[in-house]
Amino acid sequence: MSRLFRAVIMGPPGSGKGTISERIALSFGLQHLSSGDFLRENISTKTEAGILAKTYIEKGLLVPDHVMTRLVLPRLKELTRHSWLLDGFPRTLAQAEALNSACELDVVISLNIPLETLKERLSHRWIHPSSGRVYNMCFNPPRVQGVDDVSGEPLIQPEEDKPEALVARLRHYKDVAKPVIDLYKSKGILHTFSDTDTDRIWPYISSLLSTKIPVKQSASTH
Ligand code: G5P
Ligand code: MG
Repeated sequence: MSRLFRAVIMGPPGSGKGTISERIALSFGLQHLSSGDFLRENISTKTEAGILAKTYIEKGLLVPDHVMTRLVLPRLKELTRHSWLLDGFPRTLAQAEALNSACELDVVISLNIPLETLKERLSHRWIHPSSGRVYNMCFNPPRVQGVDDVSGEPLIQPEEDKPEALVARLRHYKDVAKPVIDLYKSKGILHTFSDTDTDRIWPYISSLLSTKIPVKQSASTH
């Protein structure tokens, strides 16, 4: 039996983790697990963790480590027979250490996108608050400007995406991520990709993974 493959993708808000994860899942058959999606599921079903997490996310803050590890690690343990790609976790050294004691990673992909590019992307993000539907005024705008396609209700710009909060959030990401990046660098599994454009980064990530993931496995499940 071929060995399971386990990867992490990290990067600041808006760096393209979700977009690239979908491409990896499609091309290499890895299961895409997103910490942001786990949180949104818990928020919409109003679990205890979800109710607590919402108060942090609304302020643009990181959810506490103990909440995140309790949410994410059990999901990984369930996946005993799948190769996976973890998107958005770990974000702090404490989370990286918790993950370290649960499993061994093969590859860590780090997206290094210029601050100006991130500001530009996120400042165009608008959401429909009650459903969580996300629009981007340049890439996937609503059919009618400022209005949710499904409900017809007004869209808002998240407080944490407004210019001042955004810059603070991106700086904070960098500070918190540094020891995590250093840890993976010291283990020799860190691969950093820098560009302003996801389409230019993707071929490099794809060719890296082609050398790491056995052909049989990448051609099999999704
Ligand atoms: P999330 O859900 O992990 P973020 O804020 O880290 O959220 P987000 O918004 O999901 O990150 P992303 O996945 O890195 O961004 O990027 P994406 O969605 O693929 O792309 C962003 C936008 O840019 C999209 O509109 C996309 O179409 C566009 N785009 C992509 N590529 C390009 C390109 O090449 N050019 C252009 N022009 N556009 C492009 O976490 C949400 C919150 O949950 C909490 C935190 O509070 C977090 O803020 N949280 C945690 N807290 C603590 N610990 C953890 N581990 C946590 N995980 C989540
Ligand atoms: Mg995402």
